[in-house]
Amino acid sequence: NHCTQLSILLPNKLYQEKIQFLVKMSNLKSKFFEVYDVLKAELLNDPAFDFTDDSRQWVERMLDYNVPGGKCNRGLSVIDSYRLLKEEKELSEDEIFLACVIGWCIEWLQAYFLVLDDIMDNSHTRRGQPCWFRQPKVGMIAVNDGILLRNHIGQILKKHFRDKPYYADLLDLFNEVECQTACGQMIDLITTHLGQNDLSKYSLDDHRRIVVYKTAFYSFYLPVACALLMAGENLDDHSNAKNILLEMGNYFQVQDDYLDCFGDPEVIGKIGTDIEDYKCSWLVVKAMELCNKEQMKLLNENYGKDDPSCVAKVKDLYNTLKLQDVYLEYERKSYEKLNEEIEAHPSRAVQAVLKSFLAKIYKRLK
Ligand code: GPP
Ligand code: MG
Ligand code: MG
Ligand code: MG
Repeated sequence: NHCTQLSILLPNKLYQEKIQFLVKMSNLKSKFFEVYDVLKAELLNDPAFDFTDDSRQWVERMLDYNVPGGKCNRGLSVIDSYRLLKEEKELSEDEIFLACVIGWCIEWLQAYFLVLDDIMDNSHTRRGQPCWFRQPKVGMIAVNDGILLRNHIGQILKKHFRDKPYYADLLDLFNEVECQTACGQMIDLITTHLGQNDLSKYSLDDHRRIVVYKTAFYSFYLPVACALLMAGENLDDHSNAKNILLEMGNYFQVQDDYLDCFGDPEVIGKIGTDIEDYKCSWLVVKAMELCNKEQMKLLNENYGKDDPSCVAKVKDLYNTLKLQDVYLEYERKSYEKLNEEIEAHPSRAVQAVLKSFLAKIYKRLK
């Protein structure tokens, strides 16, 4: 269906190229998923742990439930970025495998964060299914599962990268990024106390600090930084690319905040909780910039309440303030600015990496 649509839209040569690209991507994706099975089997047969049948089954079910079900953008970006950094030189099977392994480590990190984030945010669904801690017989065992997921990363990296010259840098990078994300999560959570006291204390600066730490480092900087390490680069030489990636991450989390309220739960796979949770969301900050005294009163009375009628009133106000249009304008401007910054970057290869990343998220609906 996708192909017939394309053949109507594109001239023959472009159509051929697009098809070749799609085939390449889907090969890459199936390759990527083969590597998941390898990594899972290695973990489940780890001789350092005396698995019983029950414990092996638990871990397998926990992994299958939490690791592979997302868009895998972060994981796939490692391979994509590495290929672009190598300037289209054909990659060896071994290089592709290793890039996939690192990609999965980022997906494992993401699974660990999401399992715990859903508990903290009191969420209901994720990736189109109940959050892991909501499964019967799971509950707070999910906290320990999160710790297991995190520790699998160390096991995977040790097995496949111990002999690489960049092994220490890779471990440092994962540790540093985890710490940044946990700090971001902390300010995401404690800022709600500030808001409960006085909603008008939320500012765009607060929002930016939260989202750069809780999302941008692990979702944007980490995949590219991993690819740079694999390509033998020194991360200290890439602060320019890092800043652009953090900016992209900020834009991505604004999209996440927007979709939390205006996205289709069927498409995004999760039901928003930001209004109920008193979150310092981009939407509430923008709403306060635009609303009059009376609307501010309504916001104060209804924001942060776990009551569907209060949530509906907040959403009505967002509509009255035309926040959807404000968002579209923000999206357009961010895209333009990011493109300018990317084009000013001195390296063609790095430009290609950044552009490919931006193309994946521009105007996303999920
Ligand atoms: C996303 O925020 C942030 C994370 C997933 C980081 C969690 C970090 C930990 C250390 C647990 P979000 O709550 O807006 O994401 P979502 O909308 O997907 O729930
Ligand atoms: Mg959260
Ligand atoms: Mg959440
Ligand atoms: Mg969110």
